[in-house]
Amino acid sequence: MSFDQQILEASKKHPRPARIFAYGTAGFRMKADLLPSVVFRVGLLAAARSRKMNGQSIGVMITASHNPPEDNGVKLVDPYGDMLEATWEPHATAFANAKTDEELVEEFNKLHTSLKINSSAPARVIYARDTRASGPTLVDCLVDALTATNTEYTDYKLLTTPQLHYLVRCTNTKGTQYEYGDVSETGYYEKLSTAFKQAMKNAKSKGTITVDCANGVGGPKLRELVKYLPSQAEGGVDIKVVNEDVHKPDNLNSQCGADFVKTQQRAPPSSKAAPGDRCASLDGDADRIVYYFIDEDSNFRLLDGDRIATLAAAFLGELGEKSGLASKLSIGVVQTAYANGASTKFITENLKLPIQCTPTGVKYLHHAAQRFDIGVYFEANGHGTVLFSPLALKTIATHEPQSPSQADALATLTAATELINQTVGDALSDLLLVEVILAHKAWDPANWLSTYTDYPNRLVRVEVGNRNVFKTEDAERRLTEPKHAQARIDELVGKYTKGRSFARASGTEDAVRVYAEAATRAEADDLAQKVAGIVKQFGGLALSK
Ligand code: G16
Repeated sequence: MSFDQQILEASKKHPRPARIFAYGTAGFRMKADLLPSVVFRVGLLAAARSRKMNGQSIGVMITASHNPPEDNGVKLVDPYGDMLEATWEPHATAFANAKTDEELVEEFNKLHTSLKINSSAPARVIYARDTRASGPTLVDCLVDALTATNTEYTDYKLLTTPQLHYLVRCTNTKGTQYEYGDVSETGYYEKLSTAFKQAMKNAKSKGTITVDCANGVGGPKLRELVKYLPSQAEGGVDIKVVNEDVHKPDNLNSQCGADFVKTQQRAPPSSKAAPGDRCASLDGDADRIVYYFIDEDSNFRLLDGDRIATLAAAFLGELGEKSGLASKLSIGVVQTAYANGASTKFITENLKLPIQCTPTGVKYLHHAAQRFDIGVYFEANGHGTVLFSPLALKTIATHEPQSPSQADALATLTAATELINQTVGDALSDLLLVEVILAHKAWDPANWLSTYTDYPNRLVRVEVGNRNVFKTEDAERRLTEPKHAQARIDELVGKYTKGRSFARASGTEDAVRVYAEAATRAEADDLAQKVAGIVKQFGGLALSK
């Protein structure tokens, strides 16, 4: 079957702006008004991908997550709920950049020929969007592509990104031995709440957790989830939802949310938290979470993705020991260059666990984590999860506990495998996991913070003439281009006690990110500013933010 004419006609409605597009860290992401042709073309690719995967459903999520309200983005979810297979990213880029409608049809047909995709096979897509004002228009562009390619589709409307990942996996595993959950948003809440209740059986939560939802889709979804959860008095947790205004689109991620808190290293100005209060912030599509609190001396204290990784790895290790499974399950941690050096040291020296460092982007961390029985992966910015291998799940499911205490630990470990989203980092699932762990340990955030001391650090966003001139190696820890830039950074870093710094082009924003660590806060700030200066010099005309 040929879709040439249908695609040509539909594509005319979505002219491509004069611009080069690239499928980046999290799909395509930019100012929303540049996206209609991109989303249309991603729809074509989703149809092809589904046909290639024997009609399994492919997910399309329309979101720009932590970016400002005027941005939007689109990313694809593969049949098992993980990110689009990396070898398909260049196809997405090629579709997006096809200069004319005819060229687009050519690319579409070329892909079908080279990958032997049967155009008559069924194609299925499920999609959702976050709360951005541009979402509905972009959905229309997507639907045009799905219609032009005779693709069956389901519109899940507003969802968090991880909810869509969950639904993709549920849809494709339904009726198989790998069934993941009921194919509905309700099924998601039920799965999480059932696991949460089980995991909280031998634990008691203290205080209230206040969750800043970045005025994004996480707000209404967390409110919904709370309806399924027991309160603290009922053996659960008290959750207070704040920054949940999705009706004023401009408020999204503005002065709140996980990215604000992590990069500014301060609480949202609207926060009314008292010293010691446990707080958390989600990002715009609820796939990231960071914790924080104000200490007795009124200092802001951040508990970011590194902290969640160490907390989860330690807890799962303890459960493995207590249930008699320690020798059968290997645990490993995956981080990126942004991980605070103190967390890396703590994981290696105290937890004695292996670590792997990957480039930024969940797709890299996720794959690396799959190599362990239990793979804990978190980016410092709060994006992450824990993966249990099929063998680990089988080992846990078939283990015979030798004592009541082994049975308790095994029950909690089993609940954790259900509570933790296996498809992608999920702020709501991670929130419940952290709450379970803190309750089991009877810890407040200060206890959690005291496990190790972060090295002072600073993250700077640098706007340059052309961020694409910055190329990296060694999991983004070193620049290979522009020539001589890395030598300048090395020279500078050598002057600081415990100095470490790197620069890399963002894959989601038009900027270069610079990270620096040093022995003191002042030195970390200074090093970051100086490396930012080098980046500006090598990156063309610049404005820094
Ligand atoms: C996305 C990716 C993350 C990445 C973040 C920032 O997060 O999913 O893996 O850490 O962008 O990436 P970059 O530094 O390349 O801009 P989100 O939450 O915005 O989807």
